[in-house]
Amino acid sequence: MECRVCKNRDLREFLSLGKTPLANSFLPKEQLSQKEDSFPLAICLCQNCKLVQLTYVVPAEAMFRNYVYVSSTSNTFKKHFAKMAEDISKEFNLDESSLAVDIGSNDGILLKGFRKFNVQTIGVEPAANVAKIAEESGIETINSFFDEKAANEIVARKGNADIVTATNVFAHANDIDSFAENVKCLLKKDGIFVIEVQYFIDTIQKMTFDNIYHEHLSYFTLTSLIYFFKRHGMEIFNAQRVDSHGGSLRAFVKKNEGRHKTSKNVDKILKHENEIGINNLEIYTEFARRVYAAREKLRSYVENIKKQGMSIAGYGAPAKSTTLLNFCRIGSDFLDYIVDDSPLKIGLYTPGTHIPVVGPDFIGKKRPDYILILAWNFAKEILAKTKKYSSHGVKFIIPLPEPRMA
Ligand code: JHZ
Ligand code: ZN
Repeated sequence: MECRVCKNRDLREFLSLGKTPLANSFLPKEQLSQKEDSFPLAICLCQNCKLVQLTYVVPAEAMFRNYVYVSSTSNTFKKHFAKMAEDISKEFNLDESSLAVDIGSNDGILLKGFRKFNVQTIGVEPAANVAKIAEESGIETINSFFDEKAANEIVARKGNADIVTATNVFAHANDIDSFAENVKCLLKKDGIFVIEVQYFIDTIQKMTFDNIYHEHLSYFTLTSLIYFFKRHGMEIFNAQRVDSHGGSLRAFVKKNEGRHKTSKNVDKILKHENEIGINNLEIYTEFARRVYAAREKLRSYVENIKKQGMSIAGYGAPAKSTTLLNFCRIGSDFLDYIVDDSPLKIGLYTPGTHIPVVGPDFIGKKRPDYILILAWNFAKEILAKTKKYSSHGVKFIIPLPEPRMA
């Protein structure tokens, strides 16, 4: 195996979460008795460019062609992407003559924001069911993976782009070399590529290890991203830490010939990464130790509740809960059900642990003593909408970095 960024073969595995099923492979009832596929879930460090990556890659076709994740299920996210589109439109003076392309555009959540500024838009989305939702809400979408053909089709239909965005999708791509080259072909000379990826520094510091699952092939830092784009004649001219998914990095990338000035943020973040020791294997092995300890803490926390004869439900059935529940071995013996507001998940069962996913009304029908907030990144929004239950004594638990009452 070689590093996705620098092709080096000196990769050090430092954390294994065992074998888990695919994070979004929720099952219908009739499949529960069938054998479920599971795949090794482990990450390694490239000693050269410092990219952290999965040791085992599941083919994209198995994960993204039919997708249960619809971005607009959360209001927090709707606001996040509306603000992102607004900030970019204002900063780079986009107007009706500009084109924004979103890769992995899901239900069109970000492009809707650009439309408010009259910017022309087109999305690329491989999941047919989700691309259809976007089209139906008036967001032009190509139902495809982002490949050379899709890039050429966009140029033919719309011309070259001022902005290409890729939020929560760059880490999902195996061949990021072609990804970057296709973005370069798509962009105007002075165009900008904006990516948002989960930030591995936040993963380490906030213990959000449940974000490790098969869809996420790469776990970036600014250091590894800069290394990568340099190889493609591109440069990161600005970077910002944003709070989505427990901490992400937004990077602004230009072609080398582009005119945008380099922000001081870039050096500031790089310096910070250096200071916390990303060049040193120790912080990675130490992280692994803390992950195993977090598993024990969470398990004894829920075991304790069960020992007292109390019941527990979950709130949110995000992809990351597949990692958390399988790795911590918290199954239907602990959680009676999990509530999710997404119609695409309701009625299905969680991968590996087979806990039923139900709609929000179910809490009223079968009130638990405790609710474990599995979509902890939206704890605020979830607590606000479940106030009536907490005022009736239901207690809410945030699982990470260590279990605590919300
Ligand atoms: P959420 C997704 O991961 C998928 P997930 C993807 N693979 C990715 O890379 C990451 O994002 C970055 C539910 N919910 O966004 C909706 C409610 O039911 O944390 C979702 O099922 N009610 C592309 O799946 C889940 O929680 C609510 O009020 O880990 C949240 O999933 C709210 C706020 C959420 O991402
Ligand atoms: Zn490397």
